[in-house]
This record gives sequence, structure tokens and C-alpha cells, in this order.
Amino acid sequence: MRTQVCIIGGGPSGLLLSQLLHLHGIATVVLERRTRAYVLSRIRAGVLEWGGVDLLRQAGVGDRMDAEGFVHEGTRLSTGNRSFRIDFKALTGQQVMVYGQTEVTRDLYEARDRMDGKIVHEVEDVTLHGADSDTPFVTYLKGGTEHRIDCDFIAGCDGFHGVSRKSIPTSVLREFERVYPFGWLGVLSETPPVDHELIYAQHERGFALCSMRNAHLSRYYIQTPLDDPLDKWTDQAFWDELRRRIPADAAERLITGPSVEKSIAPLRSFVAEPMRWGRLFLVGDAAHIVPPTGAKGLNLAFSDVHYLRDGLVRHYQGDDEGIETYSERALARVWKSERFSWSMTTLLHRFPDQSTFDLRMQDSELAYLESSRAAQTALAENYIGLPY
Ligand code: RFL
Ligand code: PHB
Repeated sequence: MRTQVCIIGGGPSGLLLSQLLHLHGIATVVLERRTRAYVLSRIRAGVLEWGGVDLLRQAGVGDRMDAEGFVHEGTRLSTGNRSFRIDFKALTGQQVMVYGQTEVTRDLYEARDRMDGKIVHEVEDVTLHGADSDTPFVTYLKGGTEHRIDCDFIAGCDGFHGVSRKSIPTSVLREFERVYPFGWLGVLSETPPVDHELIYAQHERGFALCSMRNAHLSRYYIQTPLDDPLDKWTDQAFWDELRRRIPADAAERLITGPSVEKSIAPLRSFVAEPMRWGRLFLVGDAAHIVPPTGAKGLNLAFSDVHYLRDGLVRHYQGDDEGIETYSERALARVWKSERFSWSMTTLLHRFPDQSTFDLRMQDSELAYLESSRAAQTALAENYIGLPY
């Protein structure tokens, strides 16, 4: 088989890239290791920057998001029982959209179906060949049979554990990493959200976050030690702990119910450079990971897609500048979001080795944020998303 761009990974970045390229008349094949049902069962991000919202609209998949998503013009930050609001709209003139990654992925799959997009599920042993040559190709197994796809370019959209990044020689690739000494225990429950906006809670017992998917579906997180067994966290234990960490007015209003999903995610900051090797481009989690505190993971994947779409479209019009500068342009934005996600994580979590001095620094930073419009503006402009 031959295509123009072979996309490895059918998560949000692979699907969005495929959809956008299709609209520019560029042919793609998407290779996905899992079933569609499995991809759609992963509960992940919840907040879209407006740049991502625009990109989804450009891709022709904005209708359900616009009808069912929730525009948030601010968020609440709390420390102990004290809380204050960051007013995105007043500070930056912009807002974010609360619309789950699961829904985004579902919309993208449906759009690819409508356009007869080629997505091959349950592929095994995906191997990249000649990515630094002019004749790259990809081989994979499907149902025990080997297949080969010849292509002009390979897009590595296969997440942190994928094969694409690992295909770049170690002499070329540089990796930067911080692993945090705690995780997030997340619960999805069919209950109304505790508030109309998100609450990011700093607390001496650890961080907590109140988020949502819609008027009847809430998403909550608490910071937990990495080695906590999941079965220690009964629903009752989770709700009790969440109530202790969020402001009293929210704790009183909190409506609890059985969890419909519960999992612990580790927190990591990671960047791989460069994001291009010959005719291979890394996109999204394949190239970088952020801790979820700034809600940036999915949004960064989308800005990578924007830069790569631009580069590939220009390539097929005879101009290679966009693909030559893809890595630089994407990384400039990646590092800024890494910084924001790291700083939000550092500000709001309890670290096991924190000294009394470190704790006072955290308190002072939050007090400064509460009192300074300049500091709030800096947080808001990062949260709503830096320009592409
Ligand atoms: P994905 O979503 O990981 O998709 C990659 C796809 O590639 C497939 N794959 C392969 N396919 C073929 N061959 C191989 N060898 C393959 N290896 C892997 C995988 O099956 C998968 O379908 O990466 P993508 O598209 O770059 O999208 C990135 C986002 O998913 C990610 O940044 C966010 O979900 C990160 N993230 C969160 N971001 C937020 O903004 N807010 C959150 O609350 C949030 N929570 C999370 C998260 C990521 C998590 N992970 C990765 C464990 C919670 C979790 C648990
Ligand atoms: C979520 O709704 O899953 C969510 C929202 C904001 C974050 C992280 C996760 O910062």
C-alpha cells in the first residue's frame, strides 16, 4: 500500500492530523494498536484551550463541542479554606472549553468514518524503516499477516510508550525529564459537579481538583502517594479525603455517588528533542509529557498538529520551510507549557521532602497570586493557552 503520510497512533493527535490533512487533499493511513472501543474508554483530559477549539472547528468536528461543551471564563484556586477566582475573561478577554478528550476522540472517529478515512486497528509490531531517507516505509502485523506502507512522511502520534520516538537514534535524541514523587487518583462519577467552574485546591493533606464533564458527570482528583494500592481507595475513602481538601462551602455542597471510573496516574514532565528526524515527525505525547495540573497535555498535542499540518500542506505546495522548522516551532511552545505545568504542580502539591521554608514559599506565592492582578494575568494567559 502507498500513502502520503503514514500516521502511527489513533489517539487525538493522530486522528486530528489525519482529518486536517484530508481536508487539504493529503492522503493518510492511521495505524492504531488498540481497538476503537479501548481508545474511547480512556478517561483523560477535560479542558480545551481556544486554539484547540478553533482547530477542531477547522477540522469540521466542532458542532457537538459547541452544542454540549461548557465555556469557562475563570477558575477557583483555594488554599485550606481560603479561595479566590482567576477571571480569565476579565484578565485576558479569553476563555476555555470544558469538553472531554473521550468526546473529542469520538467526534474525530465519526468524522474520519464519514470521509472514508483509513484507520487500521489492532496492529502489532509496527516498525519504521528509512525515516531519515527519501523512501520511508512502515511495516506491521495485522491478524498474523505482515503489511507494508510506503509513504512520503511518517507522523509519530503514538503516545509516550509508542515506537516512533524509540526509532530515533540515541545519538540524535536528547531527553529531559522530571518524575514527581506522587500521583493523581482520579474518579469519574455520575453526579452533578460541585461548582460551575473548576476548583484547584492546595491543602496540607495534598492537592485536590474538582472538574467535570457535563451537568451530570463529575471528575475529581486527589494527590496520592505513588505506591498507594487502588483498592485502598474505596469510594467512601475517596469522598472523605476530597471533602477534607476542598473549601468548606464546596465540601458541604459536594454530592457523592458510586465511581464509574477510578485510576491512579503518575505525574511526569518530559521533552524529547528534536521532534523531527528526517521524514519522521513526533507529535503530542510521543514527544512530550506534562503533569496534568495545567491541563496542557491534549492542548500541546493539538498545537503540534497545527504546526505539522502547516508544514505538510506547504510541502505539497512546493515550500519546505514549514517542515524544516516544525521541531523548532513546536518545541518553543512545548517548553513554555512545560514551564507552566511544572510551576502549577510545584505551587499546588505537597512534596515529601518539603522544608518549612519551601512551605512558606508556596504560601507566599499563593498570597501574591491572590493579591496581584499582574500575577493572575500571567496565570490566566498560560491557562487559556499561549498563541500558536
Ligand atoms: P495518546 O492519547 O496516548 O494516543 C496515542 C495512541 O497511539 C497508540 N499507540 C500505538 N499505535 C500503533 N503502534 C504502536 N506501537 C503504538 N503505541 C501506542 C495508543 O494506543 C494510542 O491510541 O497520545 P496523543 O494522541 O498525543 O494525545 C495526547 C493526550 O492523550 C494526552 O496529552 C493527555 O490525555 C494527557 N493527559 C491529560 N491531559 C490533560 O490536558 N488533562 C488531563 O486531565 C489529562 N489526564 C492524561 C491524563 C494522560 C494520561 N495517560 C497518558 C496515562 C490522564 C492519563 C492517565
Ligand atoms: C479533567 O477534567 O480531567 C482535568 C481538568 C483540569 C486539569 C486536569 C484534568 O488541570
